[in-house]
Amino acid sequence: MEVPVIRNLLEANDTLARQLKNMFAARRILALNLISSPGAGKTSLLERTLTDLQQEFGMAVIEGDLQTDNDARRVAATGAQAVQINTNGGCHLSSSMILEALGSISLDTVDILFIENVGNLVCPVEFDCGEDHKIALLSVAEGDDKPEKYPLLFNLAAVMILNKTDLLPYVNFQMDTAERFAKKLNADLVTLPVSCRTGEGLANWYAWLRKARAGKLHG
Ligand SMILES: Nc1nc2c(ncn2[C@@H]2O[C@H](COP(=O)(O)OP(=O)(O)O)[C@@H](O)[C@H]2O)c(=O)[nH]1
Ligand SMILES: [Mg+2]
Repeated sequence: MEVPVIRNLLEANDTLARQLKNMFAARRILALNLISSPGAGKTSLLERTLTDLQQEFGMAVIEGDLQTDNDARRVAATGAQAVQINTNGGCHLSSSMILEALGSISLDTVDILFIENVGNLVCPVEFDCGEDHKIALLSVAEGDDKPEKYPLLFNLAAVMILNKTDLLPYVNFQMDTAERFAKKLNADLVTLPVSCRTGEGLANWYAWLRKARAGKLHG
């Protein structure tokens, strides 16, 4: 009895996600779903990106957390539109939550919509939120075997951001190992080592964003 219920839930989510995708396409909004374990640096990456690219793009953020509006407040401090969703224990965002949150965003000025998913490497991967791309973040403090242990995320993501490169001297993390596992799962995966603390590598992330957004305009 359990299996059909779960399947229906996923199907309903996928149907709504397709409608969101069509709406984002019609409005030429690039929608990105940021997925990582807690603390990998999703909000830090957003704070940097929203600050550094604010003259270039209209950007908005939907924040997903079990509790608190801490992250929405952090990103709103950059001047970007931000909406917080509290899942009250739920381990992922869903397309119905995104639809509801969009009611609080004026989309006419938005070029890029960031969705910061609830922190974990499992459940958020299963639930399409209508995004163009999933962005996987992995911090170097988490271990270079995570792509091998959590294959679905790295299989479906367009980009793997390897954050906290400033900590590389202090942790046993081999870039090559993480990248090799990830590339085995997904040959098209773009790997971007960055440090949100020092800013190292962020220019490559911004270049990727510009290209992805341009693709959305002309696609
Ligand atoms: N050393 C270092 N710390 C970072 C970096 N990026 C984020 N952090 C820290 O990691 C912690 C978690 O970051 P946060 O952005 O809240 O992660 P999130 O839970 O994925 O949104 C915070 O204390 C950040 O200051 C980085 O590049 N280097
Ligand atoms: Mg966060």
